[in-house]
Amino acid sequence: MFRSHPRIVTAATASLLVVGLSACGGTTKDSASSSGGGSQASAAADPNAKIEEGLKIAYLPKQLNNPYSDVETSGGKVAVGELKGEYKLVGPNDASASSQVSYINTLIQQQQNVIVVAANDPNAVCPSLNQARQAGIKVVSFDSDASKDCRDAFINQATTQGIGESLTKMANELAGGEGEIAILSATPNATNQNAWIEVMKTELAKPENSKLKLVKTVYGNDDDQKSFQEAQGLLQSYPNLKVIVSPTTVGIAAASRYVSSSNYKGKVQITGLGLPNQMREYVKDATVKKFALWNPADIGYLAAYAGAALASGQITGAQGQKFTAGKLGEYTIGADGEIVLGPPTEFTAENIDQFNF
Ligand code: RAM
Repeated sequence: MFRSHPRIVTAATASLLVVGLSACGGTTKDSASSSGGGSQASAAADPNAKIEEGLKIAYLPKQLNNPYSDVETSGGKVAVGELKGEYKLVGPNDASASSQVSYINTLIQQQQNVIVVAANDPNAVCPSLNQARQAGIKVVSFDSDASKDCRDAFINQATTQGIGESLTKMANELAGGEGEIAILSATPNATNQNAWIEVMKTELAKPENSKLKLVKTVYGNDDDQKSFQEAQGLLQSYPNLKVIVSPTTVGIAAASRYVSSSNYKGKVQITGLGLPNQMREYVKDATVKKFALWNPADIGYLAAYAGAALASGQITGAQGQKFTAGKLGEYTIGADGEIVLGPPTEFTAENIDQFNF
């Protein structure tokens, strides 16, 4: 079956297009409407369109040296294989705001059909992602969203509201309803962590959480050493901390490692979002009672199917459109091009051995 390759535009043409867009108020036509994920595609979706074979689907996670990214992209690789596409994985070694731009530019040159990206900063990646889209490449954000003006769909691991509520609820339970808590986050620009922290702040303002005091938010930049030092620093500054909430797999593992061999073990609780395989030893040695996550492999898997459906014209990213994602079944696109994987799972000593990721 014939499949057209993305059209390559020169840097000069692309920048003219971007300037043209910002001249119209910095937004695309579709992103100004109530549905869709900021798709610039003018063609209508054809729900009966056949998924094309041979699609080039490239993954660009926040950073490569993060075990979470490895699990995510392993699911993507499986799905691309099922779709008979060509899988590619590229990415920076740090999660700083602008670290992904040069990779996107290379993926454009390579005429990928789909870029699946976890944005380190919602805006820093936008000009190059929009150049990719102008060249006919479909852009699916996953894990950490890009601005909705520069991607076609977003695979969210669970609802942002649900994750923020779950983090706050775990903190409240572990603090016994009162006391000082702190947050050890990823990078200061991360779309996903910042959105979850915003929900946490709203939740903390509610009467049931009024005796919890958020004393500080620190950033370990999803770097193991820095996260470890930030956890240490928090406990030096706030020795009465009841709970450290770390909404990042890198942060929660580093904080748990620090606390497990310090005098704070048993005095401060660690919770947040972690990989069961990284957290098992800290659950077994009683440093950690409870944390949450989803299966990251499923996010990567779902992103490939969404990308293939976009590239094949089956969907455009508009609200209400449906597509099938292999073993995960059917998904419906929500507002702003968001596709939600499912609810998070809570892990405790009772169930952690049932999970292997
Ligand atoms: C880290 C990353 C990732 C986030 C997980 C929970 O690995 O910051 O973006 O989704 O934690």
